[in-house]
Parts: sequence; structure tokens; C-alpha cells
Amino acid sequence: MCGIVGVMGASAAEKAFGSLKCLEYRGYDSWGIALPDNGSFYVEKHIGKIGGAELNGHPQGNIAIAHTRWATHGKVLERNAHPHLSNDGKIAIVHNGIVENFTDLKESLIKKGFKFVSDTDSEVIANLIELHSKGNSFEEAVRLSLLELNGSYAVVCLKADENKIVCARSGSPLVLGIGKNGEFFVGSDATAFIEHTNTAVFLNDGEMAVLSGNLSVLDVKSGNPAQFTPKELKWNFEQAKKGDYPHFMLKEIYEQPDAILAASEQPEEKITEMSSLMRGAEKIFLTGCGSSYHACICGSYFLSKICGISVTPILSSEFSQHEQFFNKKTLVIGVSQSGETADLLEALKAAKSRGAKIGSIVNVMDSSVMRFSDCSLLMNAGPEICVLSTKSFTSQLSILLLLAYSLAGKFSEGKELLRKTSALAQKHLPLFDVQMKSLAKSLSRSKDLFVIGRHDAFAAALESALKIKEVSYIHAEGFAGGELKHGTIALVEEGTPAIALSTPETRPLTLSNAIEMKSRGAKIIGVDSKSCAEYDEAIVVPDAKDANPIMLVLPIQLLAYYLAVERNLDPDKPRNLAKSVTVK
Ligand code: F1P
Repeated sequence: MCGIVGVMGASAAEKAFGSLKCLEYRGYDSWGIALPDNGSFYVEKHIGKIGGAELNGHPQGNIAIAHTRWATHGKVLERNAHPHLSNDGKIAIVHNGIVENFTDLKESLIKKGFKFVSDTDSEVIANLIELHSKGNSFEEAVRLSLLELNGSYAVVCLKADENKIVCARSGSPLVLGIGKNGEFFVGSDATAFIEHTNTAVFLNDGEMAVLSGNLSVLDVKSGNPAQFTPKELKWNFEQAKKGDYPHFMLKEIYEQPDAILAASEQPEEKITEMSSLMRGAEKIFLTGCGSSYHACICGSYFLSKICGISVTPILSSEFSQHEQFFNKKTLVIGVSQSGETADLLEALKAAKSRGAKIGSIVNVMDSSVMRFSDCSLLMNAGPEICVLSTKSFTSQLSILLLLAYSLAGKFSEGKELLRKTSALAQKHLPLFDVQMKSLAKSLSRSKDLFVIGRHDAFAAALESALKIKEVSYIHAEGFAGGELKHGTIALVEEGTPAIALSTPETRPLTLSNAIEMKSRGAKIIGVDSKSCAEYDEAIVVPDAKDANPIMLVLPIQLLAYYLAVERNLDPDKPRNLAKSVTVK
């Protein structure tokens, strides 16, 4: 959830600060930076977002670590912000993850005379390293400390009088960047250093790295050297910058035509590999969280409608209900933008331990989910910085659609459909933009908002409501049109806005549900390829055939964006949320 960075090279503090800004989407309630300064550390910590902040009079140096926080243990206070120092002030660390046994460790350190200044679980790491430093090298002291930790960590550590960065990961992401002239970077993900280098080394869980003019990787348990292979990243720095857009959310909405196209350009052999795993399975589950779970629901409709394959979508956090059905004949496909979501990883681990095959659809290369999978399809949507999923959601739908077409023996038709959908999206996004900007003005004071849809448009309705509520804080509920009369209709009052997402197949029944609401005073906003008389306002979208759920969600993403802007909220960083949810 938090973002961590480390930099070794000229102007390290400035670079670490810049990197931290790129990782702010991972957490933004406080931030901090530390760099060695004459045998101790210069530390700055601040509450709030790093966005427009500047560094204040830091010393020059060639090593720095920094952290942007999403609080788990301890309130949002300056003393709980990272980096944390050891008692003797010689060790500085930044940590992402949760030290589950921190209470025991803290108690035993207190008995040894250590004092604690924060309420975090992370501070124990700095003091453990100090404890183990007696008689050991810095890297060995870090290694011995890591062996005492239960839970998850990505950690970057400095010692005040050593020109070295020691970092490690277990259950939380950490990537190394190799720059020019002995420059090194460490980040929670590669966006932290993509401005400086495209050469990355992905650490495995249970590995640590020592950066000091050169790079060595060790196995934490044994202390033995481990193999590593630098990889060239395809993402570029421009993709991780806002450019002329006021917010990443708007930029990423507009990147969807490209993302759909990139998804359609999946290597055919990869799609064939996943298709044959699916054909060979007796039972298939699609699993994810948040928007990715909505993609799973939509995928289950695609697969049943287009190729007659039954797939069960499950919330990763609820996998235990289905665990008894995971076995050697089962395929569990994880869907995730980050590939680091803890609930999803937990579900996939449970499935693998029972012999199930693991598939995945992810955006972040070499992410934990991708590494864990027997077969993985990469979304290639480029970095998604806004906390809300937009292009990653439509990219996931595109890949699931392509899979369904491939399983129906129509791979080329699937590709062609996505190519057309991309072109339609390109043409219509600016038109939706104008209409949604003005609709947002009239809806910005709404208390509740409902979104209905049927079949695959039901999945689009769930996603639409999530977009609206998470960014505008207006209560929004998405549900299947048929469910209205089973409860929610009680909430409809004079003027309640209700969005009906309709496709040509679902139109008759969706319309009758919309009329049920209209008769009780609702204002109906129809998103449809046809403007029907029942709609108080029609958002006319092109008919993208089987890709309609993609098309239906585009104007609502824009509506959500403009609702946030109207309400003076930051669309890129909604309150209480983080992009990569690495805690259960
Ligand atoms: C899942 C997810 C996102 C959501 C938010 C929190 O992430 O629920 O859908 O937008 O960022 O996490 P992922 O597994 O798709 O990375």
C-alpha cells in the first residue's frame, strides 16, 4: 500500500523525491525522506500529500531513501511517517507491508533497553538491525533481522556510515533499476525510476539485494548468492506523466482506445495456451478484487455467451467458500492490474496448494501474481497512476473477450471486434466528454445514484457505480435490473438519478426496469445505442456488439471524473483508498 524508494547516485535526494511523487498513488497520507549526513541521518517527514511539496534544505549526498504512507499501524502523525531510525540513529529504513509479530519483537527489544517513538510495526526493523549490527556486517545484520520477521515486507535500509543500500522483499513488491555510471534505484514498482532507466531486476520473495557500486542478490534464508536477470521494460516515462491533462484519471480514460488495441495484440500463442488450459479444466474460476472482480463477472458472461463455457466469478477475499472445489482439475484465473493484491494472492496460493492450475491477466510485468501463474496474459496498458481503475478495467474486458472468441474458434474476429471498438472509443470519447461535463453539473449535489444493467451490462453497472462512489463520494449502487423490485426500489424518490445501461439484447427488460423507477419519480439517464422516449437524458453510445460493456462504461467513467471535479475533489487520490492493496 505504501510506496518506497531508494536511490544511489548523484543528486540522490532530488531523484528519490521525484520517484516518490511517481509512487504517491500507493499511499498519500504522509511522506518522508532520509539521507546520510556526517555519520547520522538528515530526515524530513510531513503529513499530507507529496504532490506540490518541496524539500527543505537537505544536505547533498549520493544515497537517499523515501516513503509515501498509507497508514495501517498508527495514526497519520509525523512520528509514524517513515523513514524510521534505530535508537542509535545509525540505521534508517522504509517499509511496505505488515510485520505481524511486531508486538513480540517490540517487547523483547524494549526489554533490551530499546525505546520506540512511533506506533508503527516498521520501527522494530530499524532497531533489530541495530541489535544485530554488533559483530556483523550491515547486510548480515539486515539479513538476521529479516529472519525474525513474520508477515510481509519490502524494505530498504541504510547505515549512516556505509555507502550502501540493502533492500529485500517478502510478500510486498520491490523492483531494482540499474542506471548508468553505477546509479541504482529501488522502488515499489518501476514507475519510481522509469524516468532514469528501463533496465530492471525483479527480486523474488525471500531475496535481498546489496547495492554498492555493483549489485548482488542473496537468498535471505541461507545468505547464499542468488541468480538474477536484468530485464528491459516496455513502459516509458511519458506514460507515467500527466502531460497536458489536469489529472491522471482523465489521461487514462483517454488512453483506453490504445489500451484496447494493445490488449487485442496479445500474442496468439499466449491466448492459445490459456485457451487450452481452460479447455482442459473441469471447473474454472475467475477471481479478483474491486474493478478487477467486476471484470471477472463480465468475463463470465462473455465466456458463457460467446463460447458456451461456464466460469464462476469469485471475490478473492471470499475464496474460502470455494476452496473445497480447488483441485487438480480446476483452473483459477486471477485478474489484477497491479498483480500484487494480497487477497488475490492468498486465493491463488490456496488454489495452487490444492493442485489447481493458475492463470492470470495482469498489467504489471513480473508482478507476484504473474510469477505465481502457470500462464499469464499481460495487459500492456502502460502504467495506471490514478488510484481508480479505468483503462485497466476495459483492458481486462478486452482480453477476456478475446479469450472467449478464441475458445469459440474465432480469434481473428475477436481481434477485429476489439480494433473496431478501439476506433469507436477514440471517436466518441470527446463527445461523451462534453455531455458528461454538463451532466455532472446537474448531478453533483445528488445524495444517491443508482445504476442498473442486465447480463454483461450488469457487470458494467457494478463498475460504473464503483467509479462514481469512490471518486465523488456520492452514494452509488449498481445492480441487476431484475433485482430492483426486490428491495432497492424503496430508495427511489422524486428526482433520484438512475442510470440504465442497456444493450440491444437487454433493452426491453432494462427499459421496463427503468420505467418502474421513473413511475416512482426517478430521473432516468439511459446509456444505450438508441435514444428511447423513456429516458430523461440519453447518452447515445455506438453499438459495439459483444464489446458493449466496454462502450457503456466509458461515459460513466467521465461522469465520475467530472462529478469529482465539480465537488472539488482530487480524482487521482480519493480519500482512504490506495491503488495496490497489499494487506488482507
Ligand atoms: C484491485 C483494486 C482496484 C481498485 C483500487 C484497489 O486492484 O480493487 O480495482 O481500483 O485501486 O484495488 P488490482 O488487483 O486490479 O491491482
